[in-house]
Amino acid sequence: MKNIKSKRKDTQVIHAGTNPDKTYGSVAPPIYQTSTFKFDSAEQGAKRFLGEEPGYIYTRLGNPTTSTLQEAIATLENGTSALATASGMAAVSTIYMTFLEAGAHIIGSEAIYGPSRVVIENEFSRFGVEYDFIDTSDIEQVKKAVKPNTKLIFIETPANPTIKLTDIKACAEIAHNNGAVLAIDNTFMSPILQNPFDYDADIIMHSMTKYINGHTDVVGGILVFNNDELMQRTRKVLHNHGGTIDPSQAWLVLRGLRTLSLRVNKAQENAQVIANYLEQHPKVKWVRYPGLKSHPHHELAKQQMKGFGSMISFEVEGGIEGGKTVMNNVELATLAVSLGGFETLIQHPASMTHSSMNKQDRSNAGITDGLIRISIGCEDAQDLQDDLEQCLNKI
Ligand code: LCS
Repeated sequence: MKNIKSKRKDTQVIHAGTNPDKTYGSVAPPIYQTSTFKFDSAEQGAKRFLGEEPGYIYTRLGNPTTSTLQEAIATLENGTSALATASGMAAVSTIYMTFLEAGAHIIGSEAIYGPSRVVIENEFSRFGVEYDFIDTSDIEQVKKAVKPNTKLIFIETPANPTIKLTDIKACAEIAHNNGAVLAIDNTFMSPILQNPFDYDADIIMHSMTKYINGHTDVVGGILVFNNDELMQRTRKVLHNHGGTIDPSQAWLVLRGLRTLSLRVNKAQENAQVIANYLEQHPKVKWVRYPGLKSHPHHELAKQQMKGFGSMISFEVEGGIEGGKTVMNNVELATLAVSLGGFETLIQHPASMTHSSMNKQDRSNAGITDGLIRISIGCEDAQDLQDDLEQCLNKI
């Protein structure tokens, strides 16, 4: 579609990404389920490898179905290009592999999806990468953590699972004053609710497994750029180490993407209702949701986010035992990890998504043993509230 960049998000989500089917005019994008592409001549093959002629070569290096998805997400994030990956973690690892080397230093948010931190601590450290995972919601801590060898600042805002917020623009300034790159995991917001390029971030990453696909049936990730030099560096690394998405996987994500705006808006309406309900409940000790005035970063949320999202964390009376009572009694919500699907999912980070982090690091990051994380879905809000009510009454 012409001028898609000038359209609003609700239109972009439906139309962004060019339909590559020139043969039959199929309205749904075709799945180009092929590993390789025929050259018309040896000369043409050689030119494609040299980058002197456009066209596909081999699916690890690019595929029309994948390109449609990449174009759509790049548009939605106000970026210029994107690289889709086999999973969110493939996207995270690709950033690390591209921008870190022996002797380089990374600053990361201490509360972050467990493996995004653990892969640095356990694996990249073996290759001589130095790291500091700190409370990036405190900008003074970020300033203090910067070293001459800091190459990458990697933040998650809102953070998984503490729902703490980090000031993207302030981090971008710190990164750029020190010649470092700011990458941000935007999974919790999706491109509908937060567009970090508007706040000078350099790279945006999503686990597409979550809101972007939204149907709890596919794993995938993506990196978005608004700078060709950073994209080209990353592309070479991704294509050589091979964390590319498969065309069928890309197609499923594209199908889910088209309802992203509807899903995100309905889920966040529900989340505000549930957060308000939990906050006044006598069995609930505390609730973290950016849409609550009690959230310490509520003002920042209003500035850099277009909505408060649908991720809530809370703790009930009775610590871990109270939490288990809630999780073992849900009837409408599903006890499962992952998030951002059309259905409500509830889980326990300390024993599940963040169990790979060591206990002390979890505790420092505010991931208490009693913390329960809920990803609010698109059900009826009253039914969700009734479900939580019957669980809380059992504590
Ligand atoms: N970033 C965030 C913020 C995530 O929540 C996850 C997965 C990832 C990256 C990794 O993406 P994946 O490779 O799984 O596509 N988060 C999960 C969670 O909270 N529960 O299960 C998976």
